Amino acid sequence: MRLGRSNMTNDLLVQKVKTWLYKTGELAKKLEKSQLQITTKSSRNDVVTNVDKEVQRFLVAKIESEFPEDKILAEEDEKSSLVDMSGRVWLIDPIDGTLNFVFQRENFAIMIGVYEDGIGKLGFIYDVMRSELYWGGAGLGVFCNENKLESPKNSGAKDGLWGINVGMYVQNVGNIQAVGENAMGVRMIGSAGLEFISMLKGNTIGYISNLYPWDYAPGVVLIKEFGFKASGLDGLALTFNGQQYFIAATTQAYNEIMKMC
Ligand code: 2AM
Ligand code: CA
Repeated sequence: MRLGRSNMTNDLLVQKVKTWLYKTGELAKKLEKSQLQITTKSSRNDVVTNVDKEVQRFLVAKIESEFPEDKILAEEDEKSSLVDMSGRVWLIDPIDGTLNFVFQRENFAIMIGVYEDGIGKLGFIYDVMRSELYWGGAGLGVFCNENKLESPKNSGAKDGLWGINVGMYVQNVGNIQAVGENAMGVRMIGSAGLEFISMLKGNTIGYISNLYPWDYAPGVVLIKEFGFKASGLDGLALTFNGQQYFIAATTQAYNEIMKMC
């Protein structure tokens, strides 16, 4: 891991990011108590709130002041496109599962991924309302708060539950209804971050959706640490550029599905 201006160790960097995330969690909980300001983006169910924007502003300010040479790719405002993944890049989803945040006031996450020259180094998924911060990285293992997690079983595609995006399932993109029919069942949470947590816990064996880099970057670091595979639904590498049909699964399930779809 490249060191920051202050010659920071990996441990210190992790501690710093965790502190930022706990603060953004408090910020989200405080702002959520007053009237949310909600605006639509590409469609009536693609929304952003003042909380998404405030959380992003907080995290971007921290990164820019501590690591001014680093790049940032974040969902809101002018930070949502990036020319390339060279150097150290921070990928931020300030509120993942914004519709859950608005309508359920839970089942959302604040997420950060740290990549170097396109390679995932650290991932953080903070399930704010459950006070669970999932974090870890290449060679570090995966933790929930301070507890190290055990790697889930390498289950086959039919031997468990899949998380699948509602719209894609209804439209049968890439014949994914066959994945659901072959499996024990399908679940739909509405937050990519929580879908990754579900895989880390062994509750689901795979996830298929239509995601942006900030939706998948942190989770991919964590599940790869447990031997899961992740790629475009076409089997090609993730692009970290724009929205992409996405699949992640245990190695065995991934290999089986790639033959099926
Ligand atoms: P978001 O809430 O950060 O936008 C919902 O199925 C999951 O897909 C969420 O993690 C959501 O992230 C993500 N997603 C990506 N693009 C989306 C879109 N255009 N509309 C709704 N959810 C989207
Ligand atoms: Ca978001």
